[in-house]
Amino acid sequence: MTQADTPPSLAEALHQDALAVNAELDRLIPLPDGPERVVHEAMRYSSLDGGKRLRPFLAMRSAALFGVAEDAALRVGCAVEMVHCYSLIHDDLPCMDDDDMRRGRPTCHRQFGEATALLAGDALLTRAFEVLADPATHPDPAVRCELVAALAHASGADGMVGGQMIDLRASQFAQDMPAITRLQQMKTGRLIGFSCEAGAILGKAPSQARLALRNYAHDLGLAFQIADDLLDVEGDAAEVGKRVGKDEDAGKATFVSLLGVERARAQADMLAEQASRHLDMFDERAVLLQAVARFVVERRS
Ligand code: GRG
Repeated sequence: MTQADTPPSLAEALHQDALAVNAELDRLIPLPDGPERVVHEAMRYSSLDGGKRLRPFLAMRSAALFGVAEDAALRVGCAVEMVHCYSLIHDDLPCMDDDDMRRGRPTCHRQFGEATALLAGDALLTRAFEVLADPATHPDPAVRCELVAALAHASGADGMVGGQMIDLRASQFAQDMPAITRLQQMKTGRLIGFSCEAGAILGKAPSQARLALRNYAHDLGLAFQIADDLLDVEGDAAEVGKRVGKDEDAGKATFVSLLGVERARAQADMLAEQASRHLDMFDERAVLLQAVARFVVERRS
């Protein structure tokens, strides 16, 4: 293997992909002249230059398993990041979590006001589907339709929005492990699942490969959420970039409140390891996806 063939380290790959995502989002969310400009400013404020870009990374690196063109994978990565950013804007609103800080700076509604933040979230969501439906994303309309349907399913009432609804009503339901697992799979797992499966859709991958990615995403999503719960208990607000201790203050059951810190950490580690093993069929082509499973449980933000 020559130096040019040497795979990048995970940190390098995450950094490179985040730069590419920033540049593409900059192109996909231009600033027009005219009185509507402020909503574009708010969209850019909440989507450019921030976050780990985990979901685009998953989409881009799963697409690479099937030799998908990088520009197509990047567009899909940006679409899922737009949906993620919309969900963060709306989650921070006074009618939801009422948060002041996100990604280390004032939340969208703190910066632009509530009405503009609401519209910026709506516009990011709709822009995401516009990007997927564009022939630049894939020449085959059937692939574009599948991407649109899969992202809609993952982010709508049967996925992320449904999970958020259950979360808002959590005090009215049993908060045991099956209930919390289902809630979190819907709220955060489905979008992570879409990100991983998007590569397989773009690459028209065979069913066995799709199943492997689906299983990987399932375990990764749970590991991610347990790590998020641990950060809420053990994390430092400055490092995490948002308020911590929210779950306990809100009296919400989490993986950590149900299992305790030690067992929750052990469960996250086990899931990360299991996620990684689901990708063994891809050999060394999957090393970065396998490494990101460890990163997800070891991260500090
Ligand atoms: C309002 C429709 C609607 C949905 C909100 C995803 C969500 C549902 C709310 C986010 C609240 C939250 C903190 C959930 C925990 C898991 C999560 C999505 C954390 C943030 O994702 P990261 O860590 O964030 O990938 P960055 O900033 O790195 O992109």
